[in-house]
Amino acid sequence: MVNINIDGINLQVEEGTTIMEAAKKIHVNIPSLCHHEDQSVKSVCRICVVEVNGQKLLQPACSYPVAESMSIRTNTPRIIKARKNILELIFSHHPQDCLNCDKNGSCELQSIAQDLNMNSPIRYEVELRGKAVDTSSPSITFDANKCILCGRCVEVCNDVQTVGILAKENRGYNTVVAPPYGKKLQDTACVNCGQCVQVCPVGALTIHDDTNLVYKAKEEGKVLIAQVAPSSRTTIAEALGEETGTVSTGRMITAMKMLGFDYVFDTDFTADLTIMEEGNELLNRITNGGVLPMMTSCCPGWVKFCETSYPKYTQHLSSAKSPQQMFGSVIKTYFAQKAGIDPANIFSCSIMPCTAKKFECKRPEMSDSGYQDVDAALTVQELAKLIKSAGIDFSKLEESRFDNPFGLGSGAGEIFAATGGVMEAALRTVYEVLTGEELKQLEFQAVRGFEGLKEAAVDINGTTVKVAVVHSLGEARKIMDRVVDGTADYHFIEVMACPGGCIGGGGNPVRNWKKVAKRTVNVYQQDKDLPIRKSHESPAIKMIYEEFLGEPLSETSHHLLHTKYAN
Ligand code: HC1
Ligand code: SF4
Ligand code: SF4
Repeated sequence: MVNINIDGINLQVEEGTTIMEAAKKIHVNIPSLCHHEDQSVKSVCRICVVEVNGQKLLQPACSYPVAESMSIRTNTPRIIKARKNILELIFSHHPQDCLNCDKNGSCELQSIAQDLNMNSPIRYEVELRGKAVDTSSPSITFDANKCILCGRCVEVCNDVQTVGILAKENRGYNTVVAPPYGKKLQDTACVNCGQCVQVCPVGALTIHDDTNLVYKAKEEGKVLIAQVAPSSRTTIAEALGEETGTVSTGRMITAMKMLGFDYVFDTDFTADLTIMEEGNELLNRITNGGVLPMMTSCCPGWVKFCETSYPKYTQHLSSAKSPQQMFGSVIKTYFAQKAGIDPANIFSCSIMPCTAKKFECKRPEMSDSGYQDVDAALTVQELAKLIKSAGIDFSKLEESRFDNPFGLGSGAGEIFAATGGVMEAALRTVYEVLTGEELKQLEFQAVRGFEGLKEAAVDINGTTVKVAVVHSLGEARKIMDRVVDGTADYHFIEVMACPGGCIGGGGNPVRNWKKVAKRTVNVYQQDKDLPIRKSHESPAIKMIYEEFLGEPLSETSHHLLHTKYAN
């Protein structure tokens, strides 16, 4: 431990602690634009400068380690002046259109400028980069003019996801962050995961906004049908300013009804349906010598990663569509018939934690109902915008229930939201269907938690079924390299592109690991609280097989619920 003094307060901290971390212990938040608590120290923006032992040269608090008897000042006039000067230099290169910027109100640059009382005109000439805004991607909008070169997106795209789309180009004043060879995002191997949006402190990388499609559908008199993803009910309240992890299923449904949705269904239902189809596909592959290991296919970020980085291995992907897409085809066929609605007059919309779902619903093969199965995938952030625009005070709403017949999912469907959840849900069903015995211990702890690679071996009727779970595409790459060299000795692998699974998705409120952990606790709690916790026991599942599909992997199932991949 070392003894130091910050702004007149004596404290003891561990050797090697940075000044920024030490200051937090006495409740001083030193501002920074490049620092992110889950990322490496970059020390590029220099807004965090502080005075050390009265020296003239100011030091960056994010990277400068404390030492015995160090005396630190974090708020002298000289420091404030230096920080304001840095901000003025950033402003001279940054559009001043806060009022119609997507990040207005949640922009870290705006917030630091307010805190530093930047209330006089800047002294430098404004010279913008003059880049066209890239709106080519269905998921992400990239405005390079607003980029402040912090490098957070570059780190997440290269080091965490290993997709390598974003990089710094050129030098000095001409430095920009850009996809390779001057390409637009849509023309790259970007997987649409939105993790870059999650870490961007300003309005440079934002979610492609589809809220206008909801208004348009209403104007056209369409029947508005929504499905809500497992994790969205655990993050919408947070997106509207409530505490992280607040579950608000009932209030969310009420708000959606007030917004004009005619039906609000639960994607947990088709998560259960995915388990029925995917579980049976796995059994088929194991008993009939099919391609193993089979890999989950419900994450469109992962599917595109597999298609672009491991194109020869797409036969490992389960042919089952994602729950979002299964719901899309069920709504415009089975439900439309049952409710007597012309499918052409349905606007089918999903509320997802995910930016890649926007890409997925536009894939040309996702139209087995005869129409685009899901017309729009809105993120939790966009639903929050719709709720705010309508002036709805979310905190005061009464609770409502999902609509029937797709209003009741199982706990197994609910835990799809967290890394390991799809695998646990599948094991619950596969075990009982194969053995005919009741599973005593429903929780598979080995596949829970945030380890990069989780493994389990489950004895089912004398066969040891070996499974693995990975989250983030960096981990997916490691396990795929083992699939390629033949050392991945598993029957089934779950892959989710986002760190932590969908609960850490790119369309959710901005995350860090602490928040993802808090949300995850409540995901598992919801499973515990539900009366039905296994997909095959859900009454809605029994009904759809009886009335419409026949049995898992039937011809109708194959037509509506399964797909093919590129390559
Ligand atoms: Fe997900 Fe899924 S779990 S992919 O993370 O399989 O988005 O929540 O809706 O489709 O069910 C996302 C979440 C979601 C699908 C399901
Ligand atoms: Fe990289 Fe994902 Fe952002 Fe695409 S969406 S640029 S893959 S981080
Ligand atoms: Fe979307 Fe979930 Fe995949 Fe992330 S992990 S890209 S949120 S489906």
